[in-house]
Amino acid sequence: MEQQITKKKYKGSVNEERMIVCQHFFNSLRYIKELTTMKISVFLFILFFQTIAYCQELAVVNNIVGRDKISLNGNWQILIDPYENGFYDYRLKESQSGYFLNEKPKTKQGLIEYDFVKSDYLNVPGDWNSQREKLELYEGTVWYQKNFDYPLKKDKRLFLYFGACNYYSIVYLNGKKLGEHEGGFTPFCFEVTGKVNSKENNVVVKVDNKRRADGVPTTNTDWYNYGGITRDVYVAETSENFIQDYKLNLTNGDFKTIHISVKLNKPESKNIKLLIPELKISKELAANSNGEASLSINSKPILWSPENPKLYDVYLVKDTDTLKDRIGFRTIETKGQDILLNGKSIYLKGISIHEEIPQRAGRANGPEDAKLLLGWAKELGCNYVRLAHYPHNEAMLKMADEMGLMVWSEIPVYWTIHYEDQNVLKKAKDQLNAMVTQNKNRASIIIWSMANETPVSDDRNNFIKSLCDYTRSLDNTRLLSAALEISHKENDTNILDDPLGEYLDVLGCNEYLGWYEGKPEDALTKTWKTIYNKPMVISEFGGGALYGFHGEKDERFTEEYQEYLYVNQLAMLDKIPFLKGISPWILVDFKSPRRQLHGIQDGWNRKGLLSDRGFKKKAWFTLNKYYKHKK
Ligand code: GCB
Repeated sequence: MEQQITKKKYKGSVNEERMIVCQHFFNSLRYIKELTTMKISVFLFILFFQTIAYCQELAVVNNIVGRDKISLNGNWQILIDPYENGFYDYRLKESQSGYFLNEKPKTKQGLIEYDFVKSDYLNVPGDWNSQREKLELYEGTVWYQKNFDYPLKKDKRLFLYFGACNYYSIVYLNGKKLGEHEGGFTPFCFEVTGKVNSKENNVVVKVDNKRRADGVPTTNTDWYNYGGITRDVYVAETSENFIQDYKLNLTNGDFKTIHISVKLNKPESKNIKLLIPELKISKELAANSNGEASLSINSKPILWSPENPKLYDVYLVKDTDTLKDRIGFRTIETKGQDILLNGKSIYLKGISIHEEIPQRAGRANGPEDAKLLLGWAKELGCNYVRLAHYPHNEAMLKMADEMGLMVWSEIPVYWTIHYEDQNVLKKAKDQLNAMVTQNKNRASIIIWSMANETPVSDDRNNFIKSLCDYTRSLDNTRLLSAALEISHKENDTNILDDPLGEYLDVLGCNEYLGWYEGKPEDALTKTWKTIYNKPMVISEFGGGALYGFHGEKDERFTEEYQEYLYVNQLAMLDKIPFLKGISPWILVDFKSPRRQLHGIQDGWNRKGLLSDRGFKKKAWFTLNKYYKHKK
């Protein structure tokens, strides 16, 4: 029984499962003293490594979308499994004959108590909550199943790729486990070379969106816990050794040199061709024996900016693979309390956005949704968006590149995750790595954000400092920030002195004066100070309003209250000399189970400038007018 409970308890994490396997292994070693011949130990070691071998998830591959691939989007058969019957046997041990086998009875007498074919289906990509009423508030396991054929080619490697599944996924191909992935907003893939047949492949995914105390995020958030395969699924194809990662960028102060670095999947000294036709660049990069190549090229690209979001077609050619991207070139830096884009001081006229389409009340994904959300931001007069509170789908970033919107991109280190736990730190780093690898060629992203509203403590400071160091090691061409809080006040002065300020380039600050604290007009006498010689952005302010609910400006949840709050806030913010941008909370009303006020909230956070149907509230026009005149 003890063993079963332990197994159940540790079910959540691949690393922890490995540790358990280790413990069992070493325990059993102790009991077989009398048998400890060299041969037996070697045999057991081999067994042990075979046990953990399935867990090998490939490091993130950059630009999967740009590879030869087939899409597995569309309808997937599903089984809803709140008791995880398809995974555990009745002794709560991992079952050997679970739903992942996708078995059919072999005779009329055969007993198989599930059938994907006869069950319901869901569209992928998409959350399950918005597709089936009975799944609206479901938190648990859903099994997804799909068949596919694949035109196999000689000497090609294959990868099964998921844009994102929320939150914990276990993937099986043709009845065998490929591996597991934790994290609801980041891509992952498994190598399936040699495991795919030309006909009738069967892929099964167990997706579990139960909230976990040791997850990133943890159990408590102010957004909806949409479950499912929420982003695209592909089988992608590469040659034997392929370009796994690449980056093209300028460096601050130099607009005439394009730096490029490329990393192959395996060590190999080989030439890689770079083509940027519009800049007349055609160069060979020589990879060293580690499979890494870099080059600096004299060239004077037109700089990417919100006014002119110039992008160039870029091609990288290795063997038979040609990888295409569209890349913009710009610099971003801070100087004292200024933010400089392409060497010139800018003010970030922003808005915060959740990855949710209000009319569908579901997760946003793909170019059409991105166009709608970012199109609204442009209409509002923004040059910048805060993509809260987790990495958004790739289409959002590509659309921001095209439309000319600067981006703050963040991981869900939100409120009170377990800062003291090194495993949680590892999970946050994995998400950072995936976010940065996937999006580091997007000119639009100017800020990587480490966290949102985290309580000051030594554990939290060390945790986020470690994230900062790690991010800089992955990409040192962007600014780091985090949405901090005012923890220190003197009379009518807010003092931003969070110890994290030391490690960040830009001080993010969330404040809700006039909503969670004081009255809107209190903003008029408020002053601000910081102990850091760094720029600040107000990463959130705002208040709720139900669209169409009108009254006096001092009545909560009326459009007039929200409008009045914005008018007072903007007057205050204009007087802060080190303020270099804002991203008020939020573009559109969004679903949140925390918001229960009947007749007003009904499960929606009402701080949107647009309603849950996309209608403009009065405060929209206040901010729109402000942005029109703001320099
Ligand atoms: C915040 C959080 C955000 C919430 C918002 C609110 O400070 O960062 O996730 O949704 O406040 O509406 O309370």
